[in-house]
Amino acid sequence: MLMTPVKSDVFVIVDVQNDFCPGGALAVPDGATVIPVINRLAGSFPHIIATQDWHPAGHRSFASAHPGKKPFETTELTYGPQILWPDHCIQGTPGAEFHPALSIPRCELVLRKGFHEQIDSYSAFFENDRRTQTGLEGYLRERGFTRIFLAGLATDFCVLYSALDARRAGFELFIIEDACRGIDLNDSVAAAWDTMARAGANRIVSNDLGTGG
Ligand code: VGL
Ligand code: ZN
Repeated sequence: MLMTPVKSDVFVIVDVQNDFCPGGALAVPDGATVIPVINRLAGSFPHIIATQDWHPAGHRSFASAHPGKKPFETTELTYGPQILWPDHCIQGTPGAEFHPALSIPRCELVLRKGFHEQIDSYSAFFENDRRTQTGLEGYLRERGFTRIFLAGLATDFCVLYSALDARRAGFELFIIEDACRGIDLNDSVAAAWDTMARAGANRIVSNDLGTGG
């Protein structure tokens, strides 16, 4: 289905950072393959924003902050279960920078998340306590956007949680499949696509936007 972006559409690019790409601290398999697709898509959207995972050193989502725990184990935090990650996307480090091949000069907002030391934030809208807001919903509304086109890393965490919150907030949502890659713990990528579909997210491919392959 060929679609043409209009002024009330926004392209939201999630966490295309060095630490989520091959060689990074929390590398998403094939993570960097989304970059040429995203760069091409960015050319056809009038409005672009990007998110950046941005943790202080010693963040509670890091296994290293929990003696005896290893990355990818789960623990209970005050707000519920939390997967523990390798140290990643630490503020001001090269791993937290956008991948150097990402080319989005017209990006209008970089939204940083995960900077509260005690709370992780997968979603671009709400942190993992499900109460602390990032401000993105208000920003998108004030700017008059009604449809969100979502892409980036990782399908099964930040893309998934952002997608669910976007739907809860009432935005129309399109997820660009070939511009996303996942971490995939126990089939979590397939589960994420199911959950997003049930939440009313539309799954499209980059060619649907007529960007020429
Ligand atoms: C992410 C795990 C931890 C993501 C961020 O961007 O999907 N996943 N922090
Ligand atoms: Zn993180």
